[in-house]
Amino acid sequence: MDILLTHKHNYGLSFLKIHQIFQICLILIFGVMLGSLAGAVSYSPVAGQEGSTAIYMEDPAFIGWAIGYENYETGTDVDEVWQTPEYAIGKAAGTSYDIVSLGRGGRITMTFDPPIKNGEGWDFAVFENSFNDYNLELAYVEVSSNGVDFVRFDNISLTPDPVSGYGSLDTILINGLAGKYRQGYGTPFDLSDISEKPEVQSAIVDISRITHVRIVDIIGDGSFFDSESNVIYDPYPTVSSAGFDLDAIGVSNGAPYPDGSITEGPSPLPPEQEGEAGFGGQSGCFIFTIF
Ligand SMILES: [Ca+2]
Ligand SMILES: [Ca+2]
Ligand SMILES: [Ca+2]
Repeated sequence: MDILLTHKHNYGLSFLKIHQIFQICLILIFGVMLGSLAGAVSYSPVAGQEGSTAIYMEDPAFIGWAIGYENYETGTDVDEVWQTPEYAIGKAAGTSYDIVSLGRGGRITMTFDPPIKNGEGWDFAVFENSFNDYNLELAYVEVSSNGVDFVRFDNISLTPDPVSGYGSLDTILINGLAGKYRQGYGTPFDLSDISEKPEVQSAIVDISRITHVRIVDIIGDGSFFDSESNVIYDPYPTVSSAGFDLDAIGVSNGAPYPDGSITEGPSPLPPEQEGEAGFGGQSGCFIFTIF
């Protein structure tokens, strides 16, 4: 009887141990999965997808637009027909042609009156004229409250390889740069994101009254860098209307980010050449993970 009981007891313990080990394994696997997700880096996806920060030009959050421009400095490879800064004043058109082309390495400063305020959420959005979600021309964004001293938004670009003129970028690898979204959809910027910058802390730049927004074209040949010293690649070389093409800059003075459910406007075209550098198989479910 004793022996039988002991056997039963031992068998019970063994079963319990196996069950516990199985439970611990499950918890460990789940924990590792959660840890991986927490460490994943994936920035806002293309317009219309869940989690996208793209702001449609008809969004009621827009209460104003740029009223003028200063210091339009054209870069190279831009035809005269694209050098009309007035096209960047006022409401976004969401077309390929109602734009000013900066040329390769060019820049322009747009002005605002009344000034842009730093409200809750994004405060202004920059519109480019990309005809799809992938062939994106990027630019740095800088703000000023006196037209002289500017602060640049931190930015990141994790595109791993050079991209040809008709090549593609993956939006989820880009953050803090204008030109992330197709025409008709603005890239939003939140002035709170620069609140710790020295020029803001010392009140040289007042983020409660931004009067100037400067757009600086990035040449995507490997000679420009993000805030973390990564090379920024974008389609290169392009000609005729090279560089960033500015449609408009809209003001909200603070608005919540969209939930990605806004899908009005033109549907994106598929990438011209799947397999171009910078596109590869990375679109869609690709998640770049940093541990
Ligand atoms: Ca804000
Ligand atoms: Ca261009
Ligand atoms: Ca325009």
